[in-house]
Amino acid sequence: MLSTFRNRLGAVGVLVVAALAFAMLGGAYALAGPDGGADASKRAKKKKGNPPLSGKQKREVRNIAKSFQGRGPQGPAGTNGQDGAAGPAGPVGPQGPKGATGATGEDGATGEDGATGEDGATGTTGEDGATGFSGFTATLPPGETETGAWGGIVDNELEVLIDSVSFPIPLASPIPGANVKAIKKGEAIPAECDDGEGEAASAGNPEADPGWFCVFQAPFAPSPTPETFAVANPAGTGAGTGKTGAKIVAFEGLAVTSEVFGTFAVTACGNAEFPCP
Ligand SMILES: [Ca+2]
Ligand SMILES: [Ca+2]
Repeated sequence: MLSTFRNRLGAVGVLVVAALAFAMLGGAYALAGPDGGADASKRAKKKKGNPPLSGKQKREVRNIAKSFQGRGPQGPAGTNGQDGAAGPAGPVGPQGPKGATGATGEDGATGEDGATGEDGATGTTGEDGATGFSGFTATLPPGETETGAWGGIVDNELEVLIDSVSFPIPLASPIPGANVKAIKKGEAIPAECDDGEGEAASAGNPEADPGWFCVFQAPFAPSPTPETFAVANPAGTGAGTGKTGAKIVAFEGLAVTSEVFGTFAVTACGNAEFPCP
């Protein structure tokens, strides 16, 4: 029976119970003496039985009991508790070191053209340009040609036609008789009266080389062909032209009254590019 009691209380329990019993018995004896409580101290002096526990003894008993606390067999491991609440976020860590430079990427595709921008502000006025050539020219420039017409009625008694032409632009100097060509109708055009390019020279397209005056009789069928066809200076100084025009003379052989007419061309000369003949 004692073993059963020990198993239930354990070794500590037994010691505690023993200590308590010891204390109670001593105390009871002191209280239940034959002469009452008043004589307890006297009897205690006479008897040498178990005295009551002093305060010190009581504390020792308690200490003994405490010293055996927690020394029972280890109990089974408890179940894991629930996870605690997440703690507050920690502070931001320091910036890491700069990484190595990466390889250069491929060129991207060409973008679309952007919209046309607004017109810019008006620029400042530029400087005046050099003075240009005047539209007016005092004399016909070398290499330039001017043309005109002549004509009239011949009388069969006088048998002569005298007409004159004016040059719209005067020549720098008269053209001598040696550089005049008077071309009767039907005659071949001399080289001096054909520029050699484009439309062929004729009464309808009079031409002249630089320094030459060429007069063409129109190929009009009723017109007589003069025996003499010449050009004179209207200033009265002989064959050739003047600076401002020429006199056309056709005579002899003009036995009928008829009209005689044609065209002329004159080209100026006098520089390195168009030297005079
Ligand atoms: Ca020619
Ligand atoms: Ca021509």
